[in-house]
Formats: sequence, C-alpha cells, structure tokens
Amino acid sequence: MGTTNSSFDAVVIGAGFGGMYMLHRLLQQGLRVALVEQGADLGGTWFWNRYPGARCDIQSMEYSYQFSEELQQEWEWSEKYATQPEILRYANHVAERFGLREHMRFNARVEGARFNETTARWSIPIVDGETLTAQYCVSATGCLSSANVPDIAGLDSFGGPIYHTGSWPHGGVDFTGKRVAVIGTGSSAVQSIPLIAEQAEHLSVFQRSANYAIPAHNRPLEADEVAGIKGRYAQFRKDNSELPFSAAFDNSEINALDVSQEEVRAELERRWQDGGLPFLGAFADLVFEQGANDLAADFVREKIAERVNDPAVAKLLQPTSIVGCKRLCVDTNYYETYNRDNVSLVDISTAGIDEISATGLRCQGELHEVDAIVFATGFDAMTGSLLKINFVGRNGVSLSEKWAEGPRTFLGLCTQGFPNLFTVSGPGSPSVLTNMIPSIEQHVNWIADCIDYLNRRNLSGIEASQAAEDAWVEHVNEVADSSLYPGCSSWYLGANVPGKPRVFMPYLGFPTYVEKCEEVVANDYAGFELLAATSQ
Ligand code: N01
Repeated sequence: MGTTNSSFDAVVIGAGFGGMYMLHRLLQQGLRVALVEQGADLGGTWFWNRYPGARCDIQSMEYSYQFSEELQQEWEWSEKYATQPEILRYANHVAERFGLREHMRFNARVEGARFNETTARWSIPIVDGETLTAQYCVSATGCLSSANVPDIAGLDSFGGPIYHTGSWPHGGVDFTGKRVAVIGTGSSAVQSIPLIAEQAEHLSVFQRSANYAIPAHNRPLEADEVAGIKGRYAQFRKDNSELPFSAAFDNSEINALDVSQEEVRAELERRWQDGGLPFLGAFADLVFEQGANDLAADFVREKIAERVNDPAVAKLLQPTSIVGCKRLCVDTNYYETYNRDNVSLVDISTAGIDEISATGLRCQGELHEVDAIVFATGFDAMTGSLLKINFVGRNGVSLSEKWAEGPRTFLGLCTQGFPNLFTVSGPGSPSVLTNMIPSIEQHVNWIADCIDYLNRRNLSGIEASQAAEDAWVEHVNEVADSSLYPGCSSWYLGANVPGKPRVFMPYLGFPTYVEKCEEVVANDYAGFELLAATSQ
C-alpha cells in the first residue's frame, strides 16, 4: 500500500511490551509497519523505571509473553519476581528473536497525529523528523508512562539533583553520604526506599497517605517449579486468563462475611506468608463488601504495628483507607526500614509540602535539609501519554477536547470520531487491574485480527459508534460502582493529578471483558462502523 518510506499501512507508537507485540503481529500479516518510540531504546516501562529495587510484582513466569511457545519455553527467569534489568533483557531478547528492532525508530517523539477524512489515513509528524502517514495508528504508549511531578513552590530553586522514579538516570545514582528526600509512598517508593536507606546518610520520607504493603517473599525460582509450569504452560496461561485479574491469584470463592473471624484470620495469615498481590484473592467479597475489607485492613494494620518498633511511626504507616482501592504495594523490608536510625518519616497528610528551597523541603514551618530529592509521585495514568500526543480526529476535534470530562472509549480499544486509531490497554479496558502482558496480548490480537478483517474486505477502516461507546462507558462505571474501588483518591480515578476529571478508568473483570470483545467480533464488529474503501 505504501509508496515512500514514510508511508505505512500502520504506525505503532511505543516500544514497550504492547508496541513490540503489535509490531510483530502486523509484520506477520505482511503489512508495512513502523514503530516510533520517544525513548532511546525499547522496553517501555522497563526502559524508564530503573530506580533502585525496581521489579515486577506479578510473578515472572506469568509476566511474560505467551504468543510463542518456543519463547516461553526457552527463556529462563531467575527469580519469582523479576528485576527491572532482567525484564529489560527479556524485552531485548524478544526484539532480537523476532527481528523487530529494524522496524523501530528511537528518539522519535510524535508531535501530534491528525486523521485525514479524505484519504482515511493518519498523518503522524515526528519531532525534528519526517511525517509518517498510515492507514492505521496504534497507540501503545502505556498506562503508567507520563510522570507526575507535583507543582511545589520553589521546586526550581533546589540546589541538588531531582529525580523521578519513572525516568531514572541510566547510569544509576549513588546516594552514599547524601541526605535524601523521597516524596510519595506508592509502589515505586515502597520498592526503592529500603535500598536508598541502605546507601544514604539520611533518608526522609514525605508521606501524604499511607499505603498497604504485603511482603513479597521473593526468592530464586526452583528448577522443579519452572519445569512444572513449562510442562503445561499453555494450560497454565489458559487457566489464568479465566481469572478476574488474569493472574494466578488463587482467587477464593468464599466470602469473608460468611465464615468465622478465626477462619478469616487463618486465610489472611496464609496469604501474608505466601506474599504478594494474591492477598487480594483471599476472599471473594474482599473488594466488594466494606465489612470484609475492614477485616483485611485490620489484619494488615496489625502486621505493620508488629514490624515497626516506634508505635508513633507505626501509627502513621497504618493506612485507614480501603485495602486494594489504591493499588496494593508489595514490599521487601519496607516497614522495617523505618526502624533504622538514618530514616525518618515526615507526615504531610494535613498540610503538604509548603515549599522547596535551595537546601531542602519546608513542611509546617520546619526545613528538612537534603542533598537530593526523589519524586516517587507516580503518573498521569492511563490518559496522560495518550493526550500528550495530541490526536486530532474527525472535524478537527482533538482527543483532549473529546475527553475533557474524562476518557470515553468503546472497549478501551477505540474512541468515536477517531477512525483507525486503536489504543492498546486504553482507558475502559482491564489493563492496570490485570497482569499487563496477557492483557496486552489480548488487545493486540484483537486489533491485528480486526485490521486483517478490514484488509480482506478491502475496507478503509473502522470507527466506534457513539451509541456503543456511550453504553460501554456507562457499563464500566456501573461495574466499578458495584465494587469498593472508586472509594478512595486513587490514580485509577485520576485523583492524583490536580484538575484531572474523576472517572474510574480501568474495566473491572478480565474474563467478562474478553467475552465481550469476542462477541463484538462474532457479530461482525457490532458497535463499530466499517468504512467503505476510499477512491484515494
Ligand atoms: O505511584 P503512585 P507509583 N505531594 O501513584 C504521592 C505500578 N508500579 O509510581 O496516595 C505528596 O502509586 C502519593 O500520595 P497519595 C503500580 O500499578 C508497579 O508508586 O496520592 N505526595 C503516593 O504516595 C503502581 O500503582 C510496580 O496521597 C504526593 C505516591 O506519591 C503504579 O505503577 C512498581 C503528591 C505516588 O504513588 C504507580 O506507582 C512500581 C504530592 N503532590 C509501580 N502527589 C511493580 O510492579 C503524589 N504523591 C512492582
């Protein structure tokens, strides 16, 4: 279809796990595809998040591609939870193995993408580069890729280095002999704080809200457990795909409110000892019934009190919110770190940080002098990176205009008014409430099959219908409202970014979602309008 080297059948944006697999699928279909990536290399999340202690808290045997049986058989994971360098090595291995690199353009930031209604093609200019055109544009820009740096007065006046966990220097950072501030206590902070504390002269953690963390109990993988999974990998994947989070969380069908308190405690203790996110699967009603959630919350608060020596510090570290309503953290020595002499916890829950000066952070009048600041303040999640691209669809309407009141999509895959634009793990899809890689694969497979369907019929494209999109947005909200998830100020709701509309963005329930996607296909893309071939 293309005539010059800037004209493609499809352009994929982002070289993380989503973009890489999208590229692979479309190349296999014989299409001319370019992948553009703003970073200097591939890996997405795992390219950027190189902070000390960065590792995935989904088990490595699951947090990996399943599209190639040979790939999943040959790759050897070393630990239960893989480190960032190991995951990045895996991403590079995949790119080499499937010949993806030569189709990738790095340091290529998209500076706006516009749909041409006459040609039914996207025009995609690259900063300081050429303009690519393509029939299809697939955004695989990631759900947690647009760093959130709070606008704190005086930030620019700080005399030392400032880091964000999500764009960590590639050469690493040596905090030896330094007084360090970490702002934030989410997953990135929980992972990095114990290691920064080991190195720094002094670490001050600035906590706005306490978060629940469950011990990881990370360990090397045993040869026999690896062989056990590899011996039935396809079935293992299939079993997991039928679970709510598409991960082996050993989800119980028992309600905490239907059994005795002793039974509840025994099961929570068992989960605590096993460690990690499967804690959330302890009871079927845990994220749906406040009473059940309270039991789990009390349990974790008690554990925190046991792990932290100073009762006043322990109290500050005990969250009062709903367990799981903000993403559960998984830790290694997080709470014990506060028992160290060189670590202090600064409570900023009521008054925040007044200002940053040349030498430190001032809170409630007191100056905390530091040599370096680490922002572990998360991301403008799910919509941040999409909106930064400045997509312009039909009638010159931009995505920011369309999503001014919050994201609106059909299945998290497409948004009305933006034909031939697909989003991998878009808002309105299960994405961040699941094991991301299987979710990504499901999305990519759907998109690749859809493009193949359109090409076989010589159609010029596809667009979500307004009615299907409206119904989907309503359904996503209804499902979320049946749970406890919307009950706290989480990034799932956009509540971490000042001024962002509060809309629950992910879809809760992976298997139901997959059924709905398959139903749409079985009904010849019901809910979409198929666009006739253009004369261009
Ligand atoms: O970011 P977060 P993250 N002043 O948004 C605080 C995934 N992930 O990078 O809770 C002061 O969770 C904020 O406080 P509050 C995972 O899905 C996975 O840690 O909003 N503080 C919070 O404490 C995760 O959920 C892995 O009151 C401010 C923290 O900063 C997601 O990425 C590892 C503030 C931000 O926590 C994001 O995690 C790491 C302000 N103005 C991340 N603004 C693994 O798989 C925000 N905060 C292991």
